[in-house]
Amino acid sequence: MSCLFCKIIDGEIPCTKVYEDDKVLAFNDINPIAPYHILVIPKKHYDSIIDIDEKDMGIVAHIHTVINKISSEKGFDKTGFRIVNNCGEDGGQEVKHIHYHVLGGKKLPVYEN
Ligand code: DGP
Repeated sequence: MSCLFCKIIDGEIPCTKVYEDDKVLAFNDINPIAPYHILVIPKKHYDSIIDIDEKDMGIVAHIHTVINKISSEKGFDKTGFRIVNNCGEDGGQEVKHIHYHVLGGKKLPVYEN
């Protein structure tokens, strides 16, 4: 198994866990770009959102429920936050295991074209 995030799920590579249940793991990003920079991933491997069938899309709802939970535990539900899912090469996805970046704790720059 060569997937980096599958190795983190299996405990082969350490991480700082923020949340875990039977379907999802959340942990601190190794290169944070905000005071809170948390990655939320499904334990089942999918390369990206493109690989999730409609019948399996419930995992995405679950991930968003977990993000809500984390945001209120950390307190940035009040100030706001950003969820980013990079998909594929043009989207800037480096790790090919779907993940949601959760960025909070500061006012984030607005995207420019
Ligand atoms: P992306 O560009 O969307 O594929 O983002 C991948 C993110 O994964 C990037 O922000 C850095 C993070 N990352 C890469 N390797 C590791 C690691 O070994 N541990 C942790 N905690 N994060 C990692």
